[in-house]
Amino acid sequence: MSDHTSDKPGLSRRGFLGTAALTGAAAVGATHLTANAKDDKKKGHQSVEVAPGELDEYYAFNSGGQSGEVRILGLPSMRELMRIPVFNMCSATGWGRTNESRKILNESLTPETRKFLEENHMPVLPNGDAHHPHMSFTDNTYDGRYIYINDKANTRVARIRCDVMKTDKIVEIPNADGIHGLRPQRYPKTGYVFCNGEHIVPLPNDGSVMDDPKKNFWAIYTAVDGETMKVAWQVLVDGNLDNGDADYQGKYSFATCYNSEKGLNVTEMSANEQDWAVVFNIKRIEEAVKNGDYKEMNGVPVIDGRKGSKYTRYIPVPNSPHGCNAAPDGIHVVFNGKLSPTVTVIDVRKLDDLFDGKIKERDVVVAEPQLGLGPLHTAFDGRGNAYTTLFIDSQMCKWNIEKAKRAYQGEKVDPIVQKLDVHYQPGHNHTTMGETKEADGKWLVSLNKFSKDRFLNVGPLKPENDQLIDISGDEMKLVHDGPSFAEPHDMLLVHRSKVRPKHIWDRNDPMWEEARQMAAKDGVTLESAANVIRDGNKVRVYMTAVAPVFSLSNFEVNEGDEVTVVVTNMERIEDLTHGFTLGGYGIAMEVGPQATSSVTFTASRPGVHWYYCQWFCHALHMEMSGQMYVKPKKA
Ligand code: K7E
Ligand code: CUA
Repeated sequence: MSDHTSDKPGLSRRGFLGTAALTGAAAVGATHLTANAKDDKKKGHQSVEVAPGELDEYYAFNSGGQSGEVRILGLPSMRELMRIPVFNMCSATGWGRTNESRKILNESLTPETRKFLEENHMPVLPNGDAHHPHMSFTDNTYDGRYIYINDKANTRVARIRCDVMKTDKIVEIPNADGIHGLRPQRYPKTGYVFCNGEHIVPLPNDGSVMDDPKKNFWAIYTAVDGETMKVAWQVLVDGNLDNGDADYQGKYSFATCYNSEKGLNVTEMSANEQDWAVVFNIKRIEEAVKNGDYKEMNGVPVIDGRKGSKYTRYIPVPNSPHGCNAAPDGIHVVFNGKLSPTVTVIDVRKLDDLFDGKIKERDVVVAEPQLGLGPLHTAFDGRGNAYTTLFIDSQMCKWNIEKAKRAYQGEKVDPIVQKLDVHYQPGHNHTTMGETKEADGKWLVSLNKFSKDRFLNVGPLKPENDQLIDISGDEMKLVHDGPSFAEPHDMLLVHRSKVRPKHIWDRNDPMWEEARQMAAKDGVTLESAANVIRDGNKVRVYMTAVAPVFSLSNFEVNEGDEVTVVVTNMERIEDLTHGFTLGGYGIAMEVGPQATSSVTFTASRPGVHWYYCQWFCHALHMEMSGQMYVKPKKA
C-alpha cells in the first residue's frame, strides 16, 4: 500500500472496495463443480457454469478482425476479460497515442509506409485486420511466451508478450500484399512465424509494372523470426495464399493456395476445378539462403518457390481451399475445400518421398471425405476426430480421420459422426489445446459470422455469435451463445496452466526504455519524480502517480512548447492502475502499477488545462488531478 493511502486508512483501496477483492483472491485456483455439473459429468458432459468468484479453466485469445485488437476471454464462461490493442488505437489505454505505443507501431515500417504517414499527417496507421492469433510453441505445445497475429489490411505481423499481455513488436512485411494465414513453427520451438501474403501483386510493386498478372504478379510467403521479429526469408509463390500451418517435425510448412488462375475478379479466381496446397521444405529453403540461391528484394532474401521449384510442392486440391490445419497426431494435415464439399487429408510422412521425386503430388493424399457445403476450418479433439465448419450449411461436422482414410481406400464406411446446427455460418472453429500435442477434446468454439435473431436487435449492424460446444462426450452439445463485435476470425484456447502473466509491472521492463534513458539524461529518478525540465522550447515533465495524487499538482509551459509528460505509477498492489488524461489535448494513457508511460504534444492551446486520472483508483479518484498552465505567446 502506498504512503498516501496508508495515512488515511479509511480511504484506502482495500477499505473502499470492501472484502470483494479478498474473496476473489481466495478463489484463485479453485475448481468447484455444482450439483448440476456433477450430473452432467455422468452423462459425459461438463458444466459451462463458472460461479461468481471462480476462475475459468482456459484462456481464449480471440482475434478482433477489423477492430484490429485481440480479446482475452475465459472459457467455458465466455466472459470477456481483457482487450489488447494491437493494430488499432485505444481511447482507454492510449495505444497509438503514447510514446511507448507509437514506437512499437512505427519502428518496423517500410520507408514507403513512413512516407505515406508523413504525407497524410498520420502519426500511426490507425487500423488493422487481425485474423489469426497463435501462441509460440516449445516441443509441439504452447509455451506461454508470445502470441503472434497478422494484419491483413496493412501487411503487418504483431507479437503480444504474454507476461504482461501487451503488444511489444510490430513488423511490416515487405514485398507482400495482405498477410492472411499465420502460424508459428511448432517444433523444436518457435522459431519461425510463417506468414501468408494473400494477394498477388507485381514485384516490385512500385508502379513500374501494373499489367499482365499471369506473368508479373506473385504472392509472397514469409518466415519471420519469432524472437527478433525480423523477416528471415521469403518465398515467391504462384497464386493467392490463404491459410497455413506447420508440421510437428519442424521440416515442412503448408499453405492453401487459391487463385491458381491468377485472376483479378471473382469469376476468374474461381474458374479452375482445382487449386493447390503448397508445401514448403524448410531445410532446403534455409540452405538456399545460406548458398545465395535467392534474389534480394527490399533487404530480404526471396527464394523462387514457383511451381517446379525444388523448395516447394504444389498438391492439387479441389476448388479454392481455405483452412489449413495440422492434426495433433502429428501426421495428418487437413485442407478445407470451401467451394468444394470436401476436405483433403495428407500424410506428412510421405513428404520426403514427394520432395525426392519418388512419388507424385496426389500420392500424399490419404483421405478426401465429402462433409457438406462450404468447409472452411477444421479442429481436432486428440481422439482421432476432426470438426469442420460448414459455412453454407451452418453446421459443425464431426468426422473420424481413420474412417475417412478407410473410405478413401474404397471401404464402405461413413466417416461422418455427427452434424450439429450452429447459428449461423461458421468461419473458424477451435478446440481446447487442439493445435498442440496436448489436445484435450473438451471444448469447441464455433465462430459464426452471423447471429441474425439470436440476440436482442441492436440495429442493422449485428454481433457475430461465438458458440461454445461441449465435445467431451460422444455427442457434440451446444451450450452457450457468445455475441462478439467486429469481427473475430479465430480463437486460441489455451489451458490456464500454460499462461503465467505478471500481477504488476517490473520496474526494469523494456517497455519504457526510452523514457528511462531520457530521465537519466535529465538527472531525474522516475520512481520519485516531480520535475519540470526545460530544454529550449522542449519541456519534460516527470511525475509519479500514487493514489490519490500526482506528484505534480500543476506545471507551467509556454504556448508552442513541445511537452513530454512522463508518469510513473508507484503502486505496488495489484489492479491499482492510474491514468493521465489531459483535457482538450486528445491525451489519455494507462499507467499500470509499477509502470511508466509517456506522451509528447505541442502546447498549442493557452490557458488552464486540467489533467486527471481516468482509472478509478481511490475514493479520492475524482480529486486525483492537476493543472497545466500554458502561458500565451506575447503578441
Ligand atoms: Cu477463414 Cu481470415 Cu482465418 Cu476468416 S479466415 S473465417
Ligand atoms: Cu488514480 Cu484514478
